[in-house]
Amino acid sequence: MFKRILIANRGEIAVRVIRACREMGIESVAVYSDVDRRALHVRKADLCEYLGPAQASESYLNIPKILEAARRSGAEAIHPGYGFLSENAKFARACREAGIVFIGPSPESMEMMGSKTKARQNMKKANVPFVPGTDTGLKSAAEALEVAEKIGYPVMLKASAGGGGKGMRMVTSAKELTSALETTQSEAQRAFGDSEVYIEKFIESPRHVEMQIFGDTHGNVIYLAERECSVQRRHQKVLEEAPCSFVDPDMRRRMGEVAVQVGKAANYVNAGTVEFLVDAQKNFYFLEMNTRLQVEHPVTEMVTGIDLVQLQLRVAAGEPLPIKQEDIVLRGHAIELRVYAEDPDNSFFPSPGRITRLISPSGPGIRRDSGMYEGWVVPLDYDPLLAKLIAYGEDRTQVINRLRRALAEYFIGGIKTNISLFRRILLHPDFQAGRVDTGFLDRLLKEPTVGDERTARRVPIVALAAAIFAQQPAPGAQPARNDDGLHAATPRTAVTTENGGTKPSGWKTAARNEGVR
Ligand code: MV4
Repeated sequence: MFKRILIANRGEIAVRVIRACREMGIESVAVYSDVDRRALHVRKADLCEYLGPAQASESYLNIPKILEAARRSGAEAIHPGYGFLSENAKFARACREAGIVFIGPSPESMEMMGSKTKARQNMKKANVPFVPGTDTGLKSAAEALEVAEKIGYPVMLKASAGGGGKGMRMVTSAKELTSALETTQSEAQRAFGDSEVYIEKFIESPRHVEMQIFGDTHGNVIYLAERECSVQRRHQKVLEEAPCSFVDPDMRRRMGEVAVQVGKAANYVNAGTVEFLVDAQKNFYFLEMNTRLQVEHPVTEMVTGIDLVQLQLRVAAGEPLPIKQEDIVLRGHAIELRVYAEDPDNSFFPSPGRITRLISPSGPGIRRDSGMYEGWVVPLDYDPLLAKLIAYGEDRTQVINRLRRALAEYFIGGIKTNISLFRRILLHPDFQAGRVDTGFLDRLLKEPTVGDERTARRVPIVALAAAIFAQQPAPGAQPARNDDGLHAATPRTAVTTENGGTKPSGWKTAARNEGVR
């Protein structure tokens, strides 16, 4: 096993990897930019190396600087986290050439999945079901028209170099197709330096379900569990869960076997995720593969009992997978909420600044993977993800109730966060019934919020009553808060607790539990 590894990332994921290292007796090296000198990952790591200015190209995306930091600190391997250089084949190759282990797949696997047309060609060979369409770039408008006619409108035009919702366009009729193709091609050229565009049939209101897979260097590939990731806004996931309530055991096995096929076709090593679109008839189609550990990996850890980051380190060190497919048993349910520093009442604008007060939930079934602490200043320069709140329980209902309880305990002062949005999601009848697709959150955000003067005047009384009914707090919803995040205390010596009882007001001292060294 490695003695020392470098983590080429920041925030909660860097902390997550540091924790795995600590448990395995591996020394961790954090890297940081100017605005991250006081970041939690720097405080928690055994060693740290300065990279440069805040701008990612000068720090977390700068390959020479990161390799130099690894050499200086004597790290044998680099964990890339997610985002930044995690899916950069050039970086993986540069690590290989520098004699440093890249904790992830080979650059060849990454390149295969980086091009959507290349991936579709290989998946076709491996008999993987994918959305009907072409597996090569469109050579002319005539070809696009011909294929669209065959598969039927609406269709999707997608950039080969795109992914994650970038570089795609829906087309509903033949008369729009020619100009849409030109626009998509020129946008792809500008965004990715590659104008290749292919065509797919448009799947109406799909679910986004993804399968976690794991490969080792001995040719083994297994699937773990699927995650339901349909609750998203502008291709940014907000809530994820495992397992997906729409997927039955037979569908899970078929999906898992397809995902393993994808992994084997790509000679895949380490943690990867195969994304599927699922239509209302439960047909599933390969969409793309993410060649990294994902933000939402904790929900899979909770229902499988497997520490995915520790497994990544073992596999990267050359160990065979310690588990076989038949050893994997799913138990219970898990949901993750992504806590972002953004204002849901103001178009989700970023809300950087100092965290003046932090009261974090804990208790049964609650896990928090966080990159923040009280007093820390959230910089504007990077992704606004602050923390992930994960609940685990016997079934989905218990998990929803645990999350509502935990949200009532959560207080983040000084900045705006999206915590209020989660209360709405968890109370929504469609969410509670498991009726989610990729349009769910947009629909919810168009619904009126209760208690708003403007909406009260605008909304018919019946709709308002229905909305009030849908948002009725459960027994135990949080009472009003005062400025420092403590429950508004009417009596001098006792505050009202969530369940209506009282407790001494001296609990203030226990508020800070984010372990900062
Ligand atoms: C689609 C689609 C419908 N039909 N492809 C968006 C992200 C990118 N990875 C693929 N995406 C989609 N591709 C066809 N043929 C709908 C989406 C889509 C979507 C997919 C996954 C998660 C959220 C989404 C939100 C809107 C659209």
